[in-house]
Amino acid sequence: MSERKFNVAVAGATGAVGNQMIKCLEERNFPVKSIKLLASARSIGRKLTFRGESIPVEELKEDSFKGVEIALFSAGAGTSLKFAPMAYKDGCAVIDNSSGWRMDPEVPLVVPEVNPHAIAQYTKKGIIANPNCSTIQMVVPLVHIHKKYKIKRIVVSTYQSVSGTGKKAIDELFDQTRALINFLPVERKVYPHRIAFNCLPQIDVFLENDYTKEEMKMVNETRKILEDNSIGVTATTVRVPVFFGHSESINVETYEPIKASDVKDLLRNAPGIKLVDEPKKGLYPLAIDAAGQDLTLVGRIRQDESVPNGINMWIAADNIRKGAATNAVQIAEILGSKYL
Ligand code: 25A
Ligand code: L14
Repeated sequence: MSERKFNVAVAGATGAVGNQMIKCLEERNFPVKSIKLLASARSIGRKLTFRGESIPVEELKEDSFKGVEIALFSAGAGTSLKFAPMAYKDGCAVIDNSSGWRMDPEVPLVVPEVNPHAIAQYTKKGIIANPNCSTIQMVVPLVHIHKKYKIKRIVVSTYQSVSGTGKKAIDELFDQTRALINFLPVERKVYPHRIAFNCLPQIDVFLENDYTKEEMKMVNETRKILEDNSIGVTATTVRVPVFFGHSESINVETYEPIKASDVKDLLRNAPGIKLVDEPKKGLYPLAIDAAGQDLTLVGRIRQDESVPNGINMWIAADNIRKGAATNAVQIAEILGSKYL
């Protein structure tokens, strides 16, 4: 990283992801000259800490980005659709964690371990989109398989933690669990059904084709990031009573012959991956091990014996870190050192 320092803003700073973005900027020692913390009017009066300094939260407004060079957004799609173009008008590059811009053909959708070259396209709209959390952790290992064996089809089922929905959902799982073990009535506010001691095969709303929006995000974003619309992807996304860390069961079918033992070697030293695959010792990726760190854990790699060329794997990653904040700050690092 060059010596140059940047004026940075975080929009949605008070949310679960925004908070982690601030921590990632600190942890990774991002060259920050100044930092602005933005949220809705609801958060005015709150203060957050950056490098030991208490910083008041400001209301996100049209003119918030004057003098700002890089803005990290995590304030929902509506907010990003409205404010990201305003930021770029003032010369500020936006890295956006919402779903608002991801499928815009003029906006690169980037996972630094997979398609860092796409960042160069940011000048078209001034925006780089951060993919959906479940998609990010899936393409980190799959890019290597695609490059070597060419992927024909992916069948993925997710086991997603409640933190993806934000603080209110973390509270809901906690409160429902406590109520149930105390034989008290259970309240439900965030999810369509009880999440404690349950699995919900619905994340986000249902679409015309009876898939959920989350499932179709995985289909469309995977193809865009891997730059190959011929890849077949089918997903079932499930909310499970876990606080942090998404897990995924992934089945991959390839055009070229593929062997599980070769895939292990391929992924052992790949960037952003930790191979955890010693099943006989009881070692495989776990959400509780994925939480609080930045690597995608990959394991249970084994032959799919039902097709000529196929493998199965199980992966886990921290959805708030690699699935959102860390990925955004990694993009900022490349943007800052190579393109600004
Ligand atoms: O792209 P999508 O699908 O539209 O959704 C993206 C959203 O999903 C979350 C993340 O929410 C993001 O905003 N998310 C979680 N994991 C993700 C991932 N891996 C992920 N998104 C992508 N990838 P979040 O909870 O992390 O953060 C929300 C932040 O956005 C701020 N915000 C909302 N509207 C805004 C805005 N900021 C500026 N202008 C707006 N119009 C929001 O700040 C938060 O920082 P806030 O000030 O609105 O809320 C601060 C606190 O207030 C509480 N609260 C929230 N909503 C209400 C509320 N209190 C009362 N009434 C409410 N309606 C919360 O406790 C919050 O912490
Ligand atoms: O598209 O609720 O980035 O776990 C991330 C959080 C979708 C919903 C996204 C969740 C959102 C997801």
